Amino acid sequence: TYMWINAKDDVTKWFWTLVILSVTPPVFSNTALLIIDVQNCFLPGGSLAVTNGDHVIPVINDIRRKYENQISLTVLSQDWHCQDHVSFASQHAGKQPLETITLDYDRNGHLCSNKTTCQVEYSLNQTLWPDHCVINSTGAEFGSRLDHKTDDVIVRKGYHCEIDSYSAFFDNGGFTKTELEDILNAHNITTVIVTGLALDFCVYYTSKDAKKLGFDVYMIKDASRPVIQQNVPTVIKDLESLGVHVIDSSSLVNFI
Ligand code: VGL
Ligand code: ZN
Repeated sequence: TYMWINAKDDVTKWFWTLVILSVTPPVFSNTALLIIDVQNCFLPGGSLAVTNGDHVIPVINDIRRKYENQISLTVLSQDWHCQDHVSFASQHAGKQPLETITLDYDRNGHLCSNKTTCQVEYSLNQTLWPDHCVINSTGAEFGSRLDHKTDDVIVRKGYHCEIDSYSAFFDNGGFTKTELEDILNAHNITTVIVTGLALDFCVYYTSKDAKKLGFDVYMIKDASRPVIQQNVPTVIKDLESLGVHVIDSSSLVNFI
């Protein structure tokens, strides 16, 4: 009987342990909110203004407020360019913004300025832009209506003068990485919610890289706007084919 009582106690103990575990909500959230490039240069009046770019701000602020208990980390990315950045049309004689050029890089990821002396290893298409988000300029500052808190993390990108960086994880050639992946891993983040500007460039490439790195990714359509409206269906189709959840902020309640 002694043995039996012991066995019964064990069963009782495990029963109650399971009951307690199943009714206890998880204390730690594994979700991060990524707010991509909500900066003056992309807002109305900015040098690379995205149509209705400012409309994303109340949507993002609402997500923060509504899901403050589920979101354990908020990261703001900041496009942060040298004043003579290679993506600026002003640096290429006779070129206009939105024209595309080819940039050649050697095997170390250095820009080939002289093709006869440089061993070209990578050729990248580069869309040219008006000068924007120059380091320490007001254009590079976050939109003043965007809520932010002292413990938000800021990740800067695009400060290598010879290569552009749409993704907040890697530059466009995959030569350098930002601290973003390490920060997310250090916080045990498994799910990221991607918002901000612009849907067809930095939000698109950041979502793609996040998925490639193994995160569960939610791209919030109404918390983003494109530079070029016609790009939207292709971008959404591509993200969905990669397994990114493309949803409206009103559906977040069903997922996190
Ligand atoms: C972006 C173009 C150039 C963006 C940044 O934030 O989407 N687009 N630089
Ligand atoms: Zn840029």
